[in-house]
Amino acid sequence: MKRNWILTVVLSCFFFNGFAQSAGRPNVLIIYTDDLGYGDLGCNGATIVGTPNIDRLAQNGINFSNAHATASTCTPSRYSLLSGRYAWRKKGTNILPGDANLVIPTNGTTLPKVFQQAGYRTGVVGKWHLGLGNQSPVDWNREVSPGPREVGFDYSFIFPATADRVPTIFMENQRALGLEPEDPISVNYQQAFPGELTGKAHPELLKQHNDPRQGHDGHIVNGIGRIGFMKGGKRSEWTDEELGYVFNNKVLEFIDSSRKDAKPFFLYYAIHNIHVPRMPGTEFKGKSKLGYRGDVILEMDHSVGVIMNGLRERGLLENTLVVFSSDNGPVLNDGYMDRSAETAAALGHQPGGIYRGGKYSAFEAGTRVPFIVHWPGHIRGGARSDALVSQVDLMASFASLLQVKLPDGEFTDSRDYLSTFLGKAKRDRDFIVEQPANSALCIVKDGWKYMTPSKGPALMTAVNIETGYSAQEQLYDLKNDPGERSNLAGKYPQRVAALKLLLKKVTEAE
Ligand code: NG6
Ligand code: CA
Repeated sequence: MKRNWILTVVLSCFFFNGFAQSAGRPNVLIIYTDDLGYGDLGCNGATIVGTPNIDRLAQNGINFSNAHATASTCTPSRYSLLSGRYAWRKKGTNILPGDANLVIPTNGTTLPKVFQQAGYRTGVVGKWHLGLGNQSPVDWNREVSPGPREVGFDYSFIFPATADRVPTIFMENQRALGLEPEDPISVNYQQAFPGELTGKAHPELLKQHNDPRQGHDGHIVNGIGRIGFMKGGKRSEWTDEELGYVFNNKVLEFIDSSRKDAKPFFLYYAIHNIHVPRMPGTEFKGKSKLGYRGDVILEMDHSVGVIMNGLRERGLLENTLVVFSSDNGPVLNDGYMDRSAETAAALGHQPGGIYRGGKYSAFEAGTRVPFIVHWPGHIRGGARSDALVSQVDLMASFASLLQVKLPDGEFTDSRDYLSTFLGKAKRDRDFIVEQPANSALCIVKDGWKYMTPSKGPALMTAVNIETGYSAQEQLYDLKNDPGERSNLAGKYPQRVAALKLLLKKVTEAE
């Protein structure tokens, strides 16, 4: 009897693994960093800070030079990655406050739901920033839903928004971690709670000072002022230096529990680095030459190493497809005096590489982000691809890999570019739309980029980023002028007209 039982287990493990592999069902891990620029990685030309673990992914995988987030800020890019839809189609999907409600519709297909349909266990660890709940104000003292679960994640360990805004808490499966009922959480984005010490009133309590031009002078946690105000939940609040460590461990725990379930996993690891406030783990403080921004790049690269080693030790490296990317382009001073801008200028570090602009902007550095795909045995190592690809297509492309059929009649922007993502083809996406912070859309097709005229400053002075905003129409020849220096709109009115028409069609589609 016992022998029969053992035989059944052995056989079913064999069939399960065999099935998983033969049907093309690898584990899938998306490592999604925050505000990392194209030029911040060694494999993309950076020399001042080393990123050996990410460079190794590129050496053994395929490194894309023309891959795009859909937007140059966080919330809309994440919205697109997870829902397969452009965020500008839906109101209220720009950078969200920490007390916003969930913006991803729960009744449509999402990237994690594609995996659930294929029998995967799904999880999200890290930064969320897509809103939670459907009631305002959010009650942080009970389970908050809808949230990651309703979007398609079986497991979640997140912080709600960004590291620089309240509530500064971890949430596991949509509940504040370690919350004591006697110390309930309240959050307010308008005014401080009586008795709460704020960065504005008490700069002497801060260990990292905010840039007074950019706020971040509300609630203080761990010696750092944040956007917004908060009361209570002391035990649930994080220590910034531990974020990387905690998230890495939660990732490994998730992988282990999925193996216990004998299911392949899909994990979206939304690393909080290298967003502000940059407060690296102790081991990384002062380790780079680029101030705290360089230190958190080292820490982020270390996290990638921890996870890849974790996969290797568990014998999962071969059967795990890893995608590494970022939600938007780089920024140096994004609200705190952490010497990022000064050190980068002194040493000539170009976080956006050869591309103009950065986070928030319509210029290329806003959305052209690092993008590496790693799948040993399936992708030729050290390959590069200049194909135009977009994160919005991961949903349809993974659906294609898993042979999951997206529902007929459901509108999405996601298309199947699996063969391009796996380096089997270099087929460009037909076109991409780029969304800067002011949502004056740009469209790129066949190497030509059209930028819609818009109001707004050409330079965001506080963050020192060129926006690309202009009252004039702009047209750039990205193949010959990747730095977007000469506006050719006057010279090629027909190209302008054609791209405008295409943009109109895309925005009107539903
Ligand atoms: C901006 C914040 C910035 C950062 C960003 C969100 C100010 C002045 N600046 O509004 O510090 O938090 O929002 O970054 O408040 S993102 O990567 O999540 O989009
Ligand atoms: Ca971001």
